[in-house]
This record gives sequence, C-alpha cells and structure tokens, in this order.
Amino acid sequence: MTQLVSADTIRAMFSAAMTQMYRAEVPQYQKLAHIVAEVDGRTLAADETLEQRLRSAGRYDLIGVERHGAIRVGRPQELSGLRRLFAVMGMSPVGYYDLAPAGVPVHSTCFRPVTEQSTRACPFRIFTSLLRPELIEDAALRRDAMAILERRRIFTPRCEHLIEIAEAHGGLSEAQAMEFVHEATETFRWHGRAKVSLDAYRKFLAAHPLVADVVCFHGPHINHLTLPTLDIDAVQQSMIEHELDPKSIVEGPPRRRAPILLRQTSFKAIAETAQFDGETGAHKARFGEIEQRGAALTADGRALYDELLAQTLAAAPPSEASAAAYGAELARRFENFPDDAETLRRRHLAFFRYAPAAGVRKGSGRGGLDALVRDGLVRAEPIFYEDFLPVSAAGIFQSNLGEGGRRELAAGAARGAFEEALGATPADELALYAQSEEASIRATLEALGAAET
Ligand code: OOG
Ligand code: NI
Repeated sequence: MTQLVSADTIRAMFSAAMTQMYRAEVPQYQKLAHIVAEVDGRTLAADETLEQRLRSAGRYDLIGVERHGAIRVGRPQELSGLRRLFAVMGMSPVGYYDLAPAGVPVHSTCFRPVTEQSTRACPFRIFTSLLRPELIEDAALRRDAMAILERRRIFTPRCEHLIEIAEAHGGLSEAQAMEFVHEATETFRWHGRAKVSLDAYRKFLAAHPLVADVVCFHGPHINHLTLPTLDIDAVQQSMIEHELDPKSIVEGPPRRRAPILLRQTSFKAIAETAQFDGETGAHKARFGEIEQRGAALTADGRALYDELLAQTLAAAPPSEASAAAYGAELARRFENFPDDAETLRRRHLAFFRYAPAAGVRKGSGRGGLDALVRDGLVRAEPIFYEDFLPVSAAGIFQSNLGEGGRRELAAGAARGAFEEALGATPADELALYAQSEEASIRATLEALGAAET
C-alpha cells in the first residue's frame, strides 16, 4: 500500500504554489506583501503581549500566509468540477452568497477547510463565484457567451485523471500530490491570449465587466490573493503612501477593541496586456487584498451588524469622495454594538470557545457555565470568523471592476440553481460555529466534572 498524503498537506502545497504564481504574475501584490510584513513587524514590536496571544490562539505561525483567493466561473459543470478538485485538498463549500442585490451578476460559495484543526494546519480558502448568464439582458449576447463557455475546458486531462484517482483511492500518494498541485495550478493561471476578438470583448465589457472577465478568457484565472494583517488601517495608509491605489474604504465593521467578523481592503485591479485575435488590448480584473478577522457572530449578532451597516450605507453612501464621512458614520453607528468580549458572550452576540483555566482540576467547579467563567475556572475566547460578507464582497468586486461594476439587476432567488450546479448543498456557517462552541462547552464541563446529568 502506498502512503497517502493528507488533504491538509495537499492544500498547503497548493496554497504555496498559488502564492508563487500570483506574486510573479502581479508584482504589485509582491509589493503589498512587503508592506504587510513591515506593518505586522511594527505592530508586534509595539505590543508586548501580542505575540503570546497570537501563539496561544495558534495564529502566530500563520502571519504572512495567504488566507484566501478568489475565482469566477461561467458554467455549472465548471463549478461542480471545482467542488471535486477542492475536495482533494480538504476544502468543501461553506455558505451561499447572492451578489445580485448588490448589482453583481454572480452567486458564490467559499471552498474551505471546515475543522478547526485543518484550518490551523492551512487556512487557505477560495471564494468562488458562478456567473448568472440569465442576468445578461441582451439575448444574442447571452447566447454568444454561453456558446463560448460551452467550448472551453478549464482542467487539464491529467488533472481530471488525478481527481478520479483521488476519489477512487481516498487520497493521493506524494508523487501524485505533487503532480496534482502542478496540474491544478494550471486552471488558475492567467492567459494573456483571449478567446475572442477585441470587438467581442468590448461588447461583453459593456454588458458587465464581470461577464467579460468570465467569458473572454481560457478559464478562472485567480483574480486576487489575500494576506492577513495585524493592522489593516496601517496597511491601508501605507498603500496610499506607496501609490498602490487602494479602494477608498475598508469594508466591514469599524476598528474596534473587540474585533468582529471581517475587515478587508484591496488595491484596485491593474491593467494587464492581452491579445485579442492578433490585436493588443488590456484587461483589468486582478488585484491584491488584505484582511483582518475577528469573532464569528451568532444570528442575533449578525442581525445587529447587518442593521447597523444598512443604516450607515443609507446615511452616508460610500464613494471615492466621501470615504471619510462614511468612516465617521460607520464608527458612530457601531457605538451601538457592544465592544467588549464579555458582553458579546453574555448577550450571545458572538460564538466562544470554552476551556478549563490553567491548573483547574476535576471537581473544582460548581454551577453553570457563566458562574464558572465569572469565578475564573473557565476561559472563553471568541471563535474567529472564517467566512465572508456579501456587502463587503460586493464592495471588493465593484472597486475592482471599475466603471459599470454596479447595475440594477432584476434577479429572483437562485439558491436552488446554484446548489444544483455545485452538486452539493453548501454547509451552513452558523451551524459550524455553533457546533464548535457546543463541543467546547461539553468538553470543558466534562473535564471539570461539572457536566449536567
Ligand atoms: C470576489 C470578491 C469577494 C472577498 O474577499 O470578499 C472576495 C471576486 O472579486 O471574485 O474575495
Ligand atoms: Ni477576497
């Protein structure tokens, strides 16, 4: 029997290969990585306890390691093919994001590791969007788009074969894994030669920049990678100083003492030279992003977040010119969101992981969980949010699609069609966080001998 490589290892190999490819393809992203390293170094030096806190959360070794990337596909078969490809790397679909209400003609999921242990081993995930051709208004253009997509193959034959081997044997050998990563990376490589004429490209671009990006090229080129940072506001400022042209606002919640959900920003897509049937043109789709994560919110916490964000967007719609006003409004509205971990926990606004405090032994605790936490016998740490936010994602899309990225789309609900295309039902992210929290409570009460009988 040959030894099989773990899916976590294959994902780590793949993540490293993607990093190498993207930094070579988009030098501006390499520049962003330097800025992040510099800011993170400064942040660590300025806060004496930060390193220890990151180490105990298992996050210190992940500084500077890409957290996510994003791709866009055009056909149901491409999406289900990706589901099988990512399964080999221990990534499964979590969450459903409908971007149509925000004017982007796609719906999406995230392929990611689901267990805490796998996420620590390699947190890499891919935000994956499927074009909704029915939202291309012009019927002739829609037919052209579908005919072009019908003809392309996004996986190499060897890649397809290796996926079948992995499915049949429950994994890959080391040699197969190396070959698989090499072949899989080909699917996400940028090909400067378009599949259409410049004239056709312009027509798709006019329909929607995203349609042009999905339809006119060989496959789902990776459109960004995302580094984590310890201080997203400092990196945003530094991007401006280094003329990396960041989008004007940081998406997500404002800066807080007790961070929640996900804050993210990016530099705007660069123009890359492309060949269209012998004519030279340029295509803008690819960029670099950074993110900073906080606590996963419960349904109640999320409802409060959504409400405060909606109020902010209505009162101070963000634009290039009004970024400061938007930031001030956001900070003001979020004064209504409790900003200390203990209140978030007691009011069930965020998910927590519980563990016996150091040195606490069996039989030393009585009473319910809150009493144990109050008496210092049990520790509670927020569980990190590992997913995405539709309003933020739409903001990232729009700033990178340039003019014309936001449209009024008359779109009905399409979740059923997405699941059919995917060939699976994405996991419910809230259920995953709830399970982690419950498992930690059970283990803690058991360890203390305080389990309810
Ligand atoms: C995906 C944009 C969404 C995020 O971080 O929210 C995203 C795309 O541009 O294809 O990656
Ligand atoms: Ni992203």
